[in-house]
Amino acid sequence: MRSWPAPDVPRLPVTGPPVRLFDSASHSVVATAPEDAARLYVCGITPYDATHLGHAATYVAFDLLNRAWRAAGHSVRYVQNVTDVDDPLLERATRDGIDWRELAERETELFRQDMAALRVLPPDEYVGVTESLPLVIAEIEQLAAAGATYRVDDDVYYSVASDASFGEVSGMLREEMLHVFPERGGDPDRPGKRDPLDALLWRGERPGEPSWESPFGPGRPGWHIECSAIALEFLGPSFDVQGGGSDLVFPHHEMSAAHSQAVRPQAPFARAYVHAGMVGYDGEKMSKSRGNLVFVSRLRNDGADPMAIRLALLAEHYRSDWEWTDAQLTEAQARLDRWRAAASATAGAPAEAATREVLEALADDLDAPRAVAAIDVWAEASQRDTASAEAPGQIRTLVDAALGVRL
Ligand code: 5CA
Ligand code: ZN
Repeated sequence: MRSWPAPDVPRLPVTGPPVRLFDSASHSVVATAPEDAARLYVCGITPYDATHLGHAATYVAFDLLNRAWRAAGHSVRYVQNVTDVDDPLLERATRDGIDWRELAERETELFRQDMAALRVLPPDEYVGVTESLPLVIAEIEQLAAAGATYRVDDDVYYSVASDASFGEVSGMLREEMLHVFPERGGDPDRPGKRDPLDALLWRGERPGEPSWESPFGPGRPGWHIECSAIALEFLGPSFDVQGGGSDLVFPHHEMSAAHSQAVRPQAPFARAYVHAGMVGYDGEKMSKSRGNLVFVSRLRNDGADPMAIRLALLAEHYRSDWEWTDAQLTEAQARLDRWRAAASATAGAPAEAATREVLEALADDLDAPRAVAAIDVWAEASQRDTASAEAPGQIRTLVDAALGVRL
């Protein structure tokens, strides 16, 4: 489907260092080593409500990765899905008495506008599940041929026993998996399943639900297979990074990897699994189901500068769990004003040290707070001392290209 317009990324005068990232599977910081283009898959939205700051924080985090790889001299091939048919979307459409397709299109369009306003680089391929039925069906057929599937009534399940490395993405113990699974879309108690952890690949048609024809009967895809099928089609196996929020580690990323690896045991699904922390509000994880949401579009409509919203998100490390407070936006706006004042003066402090520090910080597991601090130091020095003055153009380029903030 249509992505969103790409912001301009100015050329940096220097090359950044190779990018290192915390990989959830190995539980350590690993060097990324893209062969040609760096290949990135980030799980997209389920479009039944507007983009909240938790979503925005996650997409801005992976936008930093995109920018850090580009700064290091790589081209980036970026793929993102849209879960445009799934239980929560259908439930919301029914509740609100609107067509599920209309709801998905409306919220996806709002997401595009929010992402464009936040200067998030768009994916090269933005792919809806409803556009991917042939891909999903072909993957399920391959899994069936590998003996990794079985039926329960009209539904098709994936047998977790068919991938020897199942469990290696999350590193969770079985008890932990059993605890989390039902909270994140799983159905451990369904009678007829061989293992409570087996995941739904194909949901047979139910009255009133959308469905597509398939060799397994009419129905619709399960959640995890959509991301396996889309990533494999547009990036191929063993792509560089599978990304998303930490709520996707299990079962979603574990299962997407397992679906792929049951058919391709020689090729890990992704080389690294990278997860953003959860943003909370009012003491709880911000989530559509809890309803404690701060929407990007609401802040924008209330007059917030999207660059201040972005800067507020960059003040937190992407891996930490943190709470949004309204004061953060006020602080970010004040910082943006200071940076803009320094960058629009005719002369400022030298840019070289800040440039090196920002690029090193980003390459070091996307350490945005450290990069932001480096620009603070530059802005303060510019105010204090214009003796060794230099035109601030390079800082504007740096902040735009590396941090995505237009001054
Ligand atoms: N469509 C699926 C992925 S295939 C999905 O999880 N959609 S979502 O709309 O629920 O979430 C979109 C992205 O935002 C996911 O990467 C998710 O991990 C992330 N996310 C959701 N809530 C938060 C939060 N409170 N803080 C940070 N990231 C979040
Ligand atoms: Zn996904």
